[in-house]
Amino acid sequence: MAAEYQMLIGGEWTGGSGSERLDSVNPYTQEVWATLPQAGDADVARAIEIAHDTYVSVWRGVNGRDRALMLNRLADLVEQNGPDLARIDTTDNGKVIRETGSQMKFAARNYRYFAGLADKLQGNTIPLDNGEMLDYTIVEPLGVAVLITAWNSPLPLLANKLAPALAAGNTVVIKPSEHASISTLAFGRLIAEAGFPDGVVNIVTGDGRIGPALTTHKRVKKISFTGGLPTARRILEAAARRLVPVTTELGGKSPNIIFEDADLKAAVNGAVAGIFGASGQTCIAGSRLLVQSSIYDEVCDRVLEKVRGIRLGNPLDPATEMGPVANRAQFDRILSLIAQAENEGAKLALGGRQATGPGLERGFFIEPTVLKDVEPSLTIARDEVFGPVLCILRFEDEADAVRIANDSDYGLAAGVWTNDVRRAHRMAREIEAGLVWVNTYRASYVGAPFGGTKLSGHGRERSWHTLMEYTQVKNVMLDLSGEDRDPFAMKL
Ligand code: TXE
Repeated sequence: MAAEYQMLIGGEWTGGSGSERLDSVNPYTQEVWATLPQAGDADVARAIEIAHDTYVSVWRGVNGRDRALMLNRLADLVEQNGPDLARIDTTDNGKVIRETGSQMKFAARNYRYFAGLADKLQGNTIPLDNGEMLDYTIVEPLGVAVLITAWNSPLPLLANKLAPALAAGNTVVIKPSEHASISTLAFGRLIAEAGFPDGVVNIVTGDGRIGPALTTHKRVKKISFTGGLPTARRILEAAARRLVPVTTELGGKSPNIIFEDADLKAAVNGAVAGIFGASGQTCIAGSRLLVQSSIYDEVCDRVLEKVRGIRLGNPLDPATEMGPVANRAQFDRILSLIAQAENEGAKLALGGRQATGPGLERGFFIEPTVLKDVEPSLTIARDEVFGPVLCILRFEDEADAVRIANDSDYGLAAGVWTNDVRRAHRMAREIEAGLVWVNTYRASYVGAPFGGTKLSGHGRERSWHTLMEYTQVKNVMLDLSGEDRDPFAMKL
């Protein structure tokens, strides 16, 4: 029997004004394990109005110290409930429990990090040329922020947005992906327990049909979105009507670059972590492995040996290394992109089909796939696959590596493997990406800014920089002189 979940609007759990419900499918069993409401436009409008009223009448008056206390309590609760929340995400999107378990620790750390900043949003005084004038700034919240997240990492993605939004004093309406909403709804139960007043955090559920209601409402002052490029374009178009600022955290086609002087054992491990961790369903996936010609064959052999050993299975089993992909649409899309790559001339070195075997009968399993001798012009080397598919490309020298790495519409992440410290810094400088890892990959810290350039999106998450995305600066200028001024000249 599928569990029935409700939305959180104004502190109340509700099924919304309509009767339509959506199924949440476990990608390991293909069974409907939970259902959620499809909100109507009226539900969305109500959630936004409540968030606005709460902002004006309650939340704006809560000081930074109290917001910090609540965020710290929320961090405690996410830590305490981490194992349960991890199991929910693993059941909902198929990510292995090893990954979702660590993701909950990351989410908790995010709330704690921003708790530390909530009471430090300070302006400054500005020394003017005119000593008879006083000038200072106030850092203010924006009001209602709409936070839209994707299915691949629901709670860490939410923490990237919610922690700074609340620390800065905004109220929010959250919309998780219809493919994996349940952990966000379970998390919603912790909001009241942490002490947040009703209406500060609201959660509406449903698919893209409610997008326009969420993104065009006049009370919305900020939108933060993680997801795919076509949806980002729709949101930006909608937000343009009211000039609402939008943070976009989108996909990538990140290069992971191995130079001949690298520690090859670590580099091969990093290559596998980059693309087969989380079944490749991460925006930072190192989906293009660039290997220097002189070590190309050796690295390919080592990667293939490691990938052959990846353990597929029940994502709830801590021994499993790769689970199913998250849903049928993902499954079909990944297989069709692999077929297209072969048609375009990529050499399939491993995998490429639905994975079969004991324990894999019912899930959306795809074999870990490696394509060799991939030309940078092929679709598979240009489009995001968002699955366990590694392309291995060849480069000659540093300039060639930079050229191939930057020959992409995306610019989210990159990895560089080298023992030459000067080369490491040169590469970090030359690569067009929001983050560059040297001799590591897929390592995270909430205090390090995260986000992309080019079609990977704009704006930053995590780190104190993110507070700027949820605040505005007000300038206040006072004339202390009491003197008569010339009304027809600018006062300096
Ligand atoms: O994302 P969507 P999908 C990429 C990845 C994947 C592709 C599609 O390549 O294959 O995107 O995934 C909501 N107004 N990434 O279809 O549709 C939607 O309900 C407002 C990269 O799941 O972009 C969900 O909550 N919102 C990414 C959210 O947008 C709308 C992670 C994302 O859904 C809307 C996931 C509308 N008009 C996928 N239409 C990453 N950066 O990591 C839909 N939504």
